[in-house]
Amino acid sequence: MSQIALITGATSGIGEACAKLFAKNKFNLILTGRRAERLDQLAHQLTMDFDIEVQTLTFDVQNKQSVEENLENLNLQWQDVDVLINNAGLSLGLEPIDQGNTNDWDIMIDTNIKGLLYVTRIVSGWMVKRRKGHIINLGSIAGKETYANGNVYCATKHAVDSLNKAMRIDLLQYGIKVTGVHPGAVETEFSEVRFKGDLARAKKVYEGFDALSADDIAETIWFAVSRPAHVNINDLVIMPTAQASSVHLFKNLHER
Ligand code: NDP
Ligand code: 8X3
Repeated sequence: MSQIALITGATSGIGEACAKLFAKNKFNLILTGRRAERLDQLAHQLTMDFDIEVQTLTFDVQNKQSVEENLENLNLQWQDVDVLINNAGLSLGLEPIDQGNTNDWDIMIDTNIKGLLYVTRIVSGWMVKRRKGHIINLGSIAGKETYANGNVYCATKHAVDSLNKAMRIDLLQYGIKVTGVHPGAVETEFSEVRFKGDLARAKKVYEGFDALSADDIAETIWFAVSRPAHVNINDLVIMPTAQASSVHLFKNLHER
């Protein structure tokens, strides 16, 4: 019987890369996101290429009722989730605290913290019943350090870092593994979303250095998931070689 991974935010970036790598490793998948067409295309491709089973669920993690309905209506055999990758998340804007857009703040808090909690509440319950499972939480270097104008996004990722530790403690008695993954700059749709479709500004973020790829993060997650039963990797901070911290980025490294 194949194992099952549930990946939130599988329509793009890190979530999509995880879906492809886990499919290659013969996991059956539950893929979630808001863009149904992308989910369906990905599910079709993975089913054909890897002979696995894929369920797609289209919902907004901010909507508690929708999260509950979608997950609780899964057939019982799909509730045997072995790996949950809490990946759906976003940053909106980059303004000082006195000029921030409060709607953006709501969306980041509702997605990155509350959405992650709604999904975890249900899936961790299934894992507890089976005394088995592994939860991967996508934090960020922004959850380890705070940088100028990152205020609310950094706060949400600090919350993820804290919840990652909390989950590990609360689920310890059930043998459930919990791993925090905290990347620096990864070239995905992240900056396009942060800058609300300003592609030129988004592109600039990744100019002059080799950013991480979504595949780099998927491979790291796979490494954590594929350790023996007695090994749990608590926390991983993964940076581009050209980035020492949130604010120390060495551009044009290879030209020197
Ligand atoms: P992308 O923008 O490429 O992907 C984000 C994913 O999250 C999409 O699949 C999107 O799906 C999903 N998502 C966003 N909001 C919601 C929502 N309300 N409900 C359901 N799904 C949602 O970014 P990344 O792949 O880079 O980001 C993945 C995670 O990694 C995030 O948590 C991010 O904070 C974190 N991260 C990213 C870094 C980077 O530099 N890129 C660095 C450190 C951490 P859809 O729009 O279809 O709903
Ligand atoms: C994304 C990385 O440095 O833009 O979490 O916050 S950063």
